[in-house]
Amino acid sequence: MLGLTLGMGVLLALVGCTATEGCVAPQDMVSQLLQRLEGSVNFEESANPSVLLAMNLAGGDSDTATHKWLLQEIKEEVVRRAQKDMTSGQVALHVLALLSSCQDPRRVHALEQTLDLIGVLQQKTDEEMAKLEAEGIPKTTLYSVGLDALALCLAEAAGAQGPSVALARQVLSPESHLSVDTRAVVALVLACVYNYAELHDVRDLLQEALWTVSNSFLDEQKERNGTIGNIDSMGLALQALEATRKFYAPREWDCAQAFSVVYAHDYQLPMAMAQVLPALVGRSYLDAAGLDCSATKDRSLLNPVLGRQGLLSARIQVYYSIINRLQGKHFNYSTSVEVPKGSTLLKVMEVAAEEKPQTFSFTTEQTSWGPYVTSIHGLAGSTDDRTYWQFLSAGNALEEGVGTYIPQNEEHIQAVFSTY
Ligand code: B12
Repeated sequence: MLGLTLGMGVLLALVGCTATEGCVAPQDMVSQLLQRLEGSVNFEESANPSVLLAMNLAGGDSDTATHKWLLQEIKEEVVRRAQKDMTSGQVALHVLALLSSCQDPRRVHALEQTLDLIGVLQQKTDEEMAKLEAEGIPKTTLYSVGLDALALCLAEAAGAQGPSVALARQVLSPESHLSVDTRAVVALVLACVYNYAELHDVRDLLQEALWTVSNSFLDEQKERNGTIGNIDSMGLALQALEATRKFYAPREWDCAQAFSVVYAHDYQLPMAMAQVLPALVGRSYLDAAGLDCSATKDRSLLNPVLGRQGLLSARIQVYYSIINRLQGKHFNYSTSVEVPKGSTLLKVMEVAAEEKPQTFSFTTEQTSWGPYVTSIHGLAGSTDDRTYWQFLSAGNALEEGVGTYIPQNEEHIQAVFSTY
């Protein structure tokens, strides 16, 4: 774990960055991250399409057992669940993973069935757009609508332009406050659709939105010494800056400054690695459909170094409150728990629930970013109402989930039932 960070520091000076070739991290670093990502794959859990997509974009060896397992699982998952149980964004990520694996998403064969995944995506994107047009908000999120349109565009299927125009208007609207992650995905899809748009008005709108997003990222990077958003939005932001060069030209991108922020971070979360890896090889999700399917690459992989190490005997005290001032019977409960130093917030919540189950019981759901807290004290977030349990420390929203955030001694964590 330490080795990777130190190695990255030493290799910092070696970053390749030219206007024609784009920015590319040193090969050793890419191999180490790739290997860590591959090592994170758990054959007991469902396959994560973002991981397969990243492995393909970063030039991982497609002959490994892990790669083959991921592809097969993804095909089976699609046939089993796409139509009924997947959100539009999840379908889109599966399409991108299949395209990057040289598979035709219009004909996915598995479990003795064949599915047109593009048809499914078109239908789910239409549902998102119907709600966006009627109510001003999509069925899920604008981030997912961005993924949907990106996957349709890369598959050269109909239906990407409508969502793109809506997304362009959103990024240009002074009222919308889209996160860096969402704006980055929007930039990627607009850069794709721009190539196909025939109407001048549409091209002008997309161009203006692309100029606005990319320049806002460049400005933020400059002001914050390389950082755009937070460490986990860097991956998508770098992909967007890589893919939109012509829209901010002649302005140049100091990619070495942005890459240095990434090099200094010790990536552990598979999703974070999966979003940053393409950018480190000078690629983005836009390249998912254009990979050379005849090429096979063989890279020797080192042993994965995973997980947090070291058993710490010291104990710390953490204050924990759960607050609902939004829905039904309001409540505000606080407690203080003792946990071993270095414990995650999830552990704090588990101890609180063990000590006072009537008050602090909670449920989680396993997601691509780890455990997502679905309910606390019997009160569940809902996609229909756009509610969720938000986590804060000293009034600031946490930038990590409960499965990875490590509270300090005497820290006060609040879980506040909120809307998004
Ligand atoms: C949309 C979104 C949300 C929405 C999700 C609701 C919805 N119906 O879509 C809302 C606003 C609720 C949300 C909440 C949070 N989020 Co959020 N979210 C995103 C975003 C922008 C897109 C995710 C997505 O739609 N992916 C596409 C779909 C198709 O894939 P999916 O696997 O089905 O996505 C699901 C999961 O990503 C899950 N999810 C969303 N956020 C988080 C955060 C954590 C920690 C977990 C475990 C799961 C999770 O909800 C998605 C929809 O079901 C990502 C950005 C990114 N770079 O990925 C951040 C992101 C994943 N979120 C993040 C964070 C920190 C949070 C919060 C912890 C914030 C807080 N302080 O409370 C909470 C989660 C608290 C909890 N209850 O456990 C971080 C995670 C970083 C990390 N190291 O873990 C990200 C990367 C943003 C960032 N750059 O900081 N989020």
